Order: sequence, then C-alpha cells, then structure tokens
Amino acid sequence: MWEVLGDLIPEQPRPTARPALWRYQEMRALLLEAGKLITPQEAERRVLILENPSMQGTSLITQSMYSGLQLVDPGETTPTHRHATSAIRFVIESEKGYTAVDGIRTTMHPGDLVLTPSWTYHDHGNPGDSPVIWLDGLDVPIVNMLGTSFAESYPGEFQPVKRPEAGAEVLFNFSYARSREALDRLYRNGPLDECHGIKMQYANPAAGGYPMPTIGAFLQLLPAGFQGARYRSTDAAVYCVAEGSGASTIGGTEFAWQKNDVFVVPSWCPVSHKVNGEAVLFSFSDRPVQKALGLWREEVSR
Ligand code: 1HN
Repeated sequence: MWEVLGDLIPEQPRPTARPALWRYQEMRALLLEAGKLITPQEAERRVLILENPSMQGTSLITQSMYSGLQLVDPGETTPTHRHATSAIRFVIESEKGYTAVDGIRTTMHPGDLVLTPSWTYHDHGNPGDSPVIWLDGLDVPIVNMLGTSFAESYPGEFQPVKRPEAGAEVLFNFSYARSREALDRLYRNGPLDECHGIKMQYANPAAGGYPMPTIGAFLQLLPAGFQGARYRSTDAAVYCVAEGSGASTIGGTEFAWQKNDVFVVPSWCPVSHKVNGEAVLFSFSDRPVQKALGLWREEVSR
C-alpha cells in the first residue's frame, strides 16, 4: 500500500477532465452536416458528443457526466427507448420540437429544461420546419461505474401518445419563461451572491429536492457589469450559455463565451465569471450524488 497510497487517496481531487469550451456556431455547422449523413433511425440518436479533450476515447465530458448536442431535423422522429441512465435536455433551438416521456408529449422551447427520468420510455420529434437542437446531459458514467446499466427499445414502432400536448402542469418540462421570470424576481428582491450572481437550483416539483437523483441543474443571472469572485466545488459542472456573452476564468485560463456555447469546469477547479451586459448561464452536475454521499465541498477562493 505504501507504494500507491498517494494515488489511491489524493489529498485533493485530481480530475481527469480539463477546462474546455465548445463554440456553438462551430458545433451547429457540424451537427447540420451530420443531419445530411445519417438519420435518427440509423443512428438511434443523432448526437455530436462533447468529449473532454483530456479524456479521449471515453465519450465523457467529466468523470461523472456525458454530454452532447442532438439534432432532430424537420419531419423527423427518433425511435422510442428507455434506459437506466437519466437524461436532461437543455433546449437551444426549437419551434415545434417535442419530447415524449411515457406517452406524454411536451413541446420544447429554447431555454426549457426537459427531464427523462431513469427507465422511462422516450422519443423526440420535429413537426416544424426548422432544425431542433438541444444539449443532452446524462449520468452514463455513474450508472456504468455502479454496474447498473439496462436499456431496451420500445416493443413496437411508436409508444402510444396518451396526451398529444402536456399542459403547463407537466412535471418534466421546466419552461424557460417561468425560470427567467423567477430569476428577475430574485434579482429585484434579493442580494447578489459574490460568486454566482443570482443562482437558482431546479427542484423536483413533486418531491422537492433535486429534479433527478443523479443530476442537479441550475440557472444563474449575471447582471450587467458583474465580476464574480473565484469559487470552486467538488462537483464538476457543464455550462450552457442561455443568454448574453461574457468570460469565465477556469483554472487560470480565460474562456470567452457567447450564446449557446458549452463549457466545462472540472471538479475543485476555481472558476469566476464576468460580463459586460446581462447574461444567463444554465449548468448541470452530479451534485445530488455527492450530497447524498456526504462528499460535496465548496469554497470561495480569495
Ligand atoms: C439517449 O438515449 C439520448 O434519448 C441522447 O435522446 C443521448 C447518449 C448516451 C446514451 C443514451 C436520447 C444519449 C442517449
């Protein structure tokens, strides 16, 4: 043991992920090109994986999360399937795109957060005439680390549509309009956090707590002129820019971002955000897992 102890039990996190940013305009062009090369029926899902550049061959964005950008072209539907892995979708472009979860459809609008809980049958479709694109986040490495992966196709071509359009009460779509309003209200009434600006955590509307057992999600408002303090936490986070532009210094490197860009902050890596105009950031992480296990830590690093 004495030969390996330092590597078995590091004194602080040694993430294999490194800070990285994907520009939406580059990714979008590649995704539309993929749209000409393969159908969702051939691919099951037409996704460009956002693989962490220091984790090549793993398909992962961090040690605990998978992420990718998915395209559903006009007129397309995807096969119906289910898996033990849980998924979140943060919608980037969509006029009429939908996700159906266990037979209930919800229309996806830009900025919406749509949940696909573990082992629910789900499929997507685009009855509109412009491309539908969203960011997928899945707990794939957690499920695989635990040896608990199951997956199957829906027996039959389509799952029956129980409700063609879920109402506003649908429990698996957090609409951007409502979240954005809440951010504004908090900004008017509340104090500004020195690191996060105004940061909200999405909650499970039925049970309280996190939206799903393995994935936590957040939406934060950075008011015009905001220059955040340095912060780090043990949960590596994947960010997607919902509105505006700005820059984040991640582990000492500055990453300038624009609307819809995706960037990753590894575990225990200091991050600070700054903006000129107002901006809104979406993010997700494995925080519920870390909290449940009593492992989560954070600090403001001055
Ligand atoms: C999946 O089922 C979807 O249902 C997207 O849209 C991405 C990545 C890995 C494994 C399953 C989807 C996925 C995925």
